[in-house]
Amino acid sequence: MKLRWAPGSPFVRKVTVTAIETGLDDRIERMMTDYHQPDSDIIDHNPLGKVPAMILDDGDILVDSSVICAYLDTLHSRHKIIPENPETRHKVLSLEALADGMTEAAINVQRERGRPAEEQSDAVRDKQWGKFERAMDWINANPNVLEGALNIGHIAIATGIGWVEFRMGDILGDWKSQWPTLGAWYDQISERPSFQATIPE
Ligand SMILES: N[C@@H](CCC(=O)N[C@@H](CS)C(=O)NCC(=O)O)C(=O)O
Repeated sequence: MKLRWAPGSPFVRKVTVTAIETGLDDRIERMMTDYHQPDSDIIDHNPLGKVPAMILDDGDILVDSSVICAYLDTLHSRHKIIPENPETRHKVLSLEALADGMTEAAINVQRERGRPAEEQSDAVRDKQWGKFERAMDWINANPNVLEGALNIGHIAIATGIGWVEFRMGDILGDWKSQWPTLGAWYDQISERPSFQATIPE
């Protein structure tokens, strides 16, 4: 299988961490993608023009990191990152959606900051950053969701925060003081080889 990827993308990192944790990384061929180019051929594989996208061996294409991670989780017999137990499964998938939404909100802030100064909107930036902060508040106040064996929600939270630290450290500041429980958990999960091997640069 082939992965359309770009360096620095938190959603690509989420897929790569999942691939490493599930023992599948060696089976994935990488196709570097410059999605910023107006004529980027990513649209041949994803009409939305986004990475990650995965081309399966039979030619089928999967778009969106959640779908790709769920697919990878069907291909191995190690610990499942999406629990099969229906009682925990929906909670983990909801945590993943929260984390992905939080990351997308931060990306929207960064996109807004990249616009010409006279076109930037404080209202847009504050609204999107508010989503990020409320999600961080919620996770920090509900640390039970961080417990237990590694799951896709954990991977999505940590790869999302990793990207915000990497690209938006000036806004994020001393976040581990603001969200100490989450900060301590993040330090721990970041020590896993899958995270160490994928630090954004
Ligand atoms: N929900 C998608 C989000 C993917 C996404 O936003 N990728 C960014 C890179 S981090 C992208 O390709 N952006 C290009 C664009 O939006 O045109 C996923 O989880 O894969």
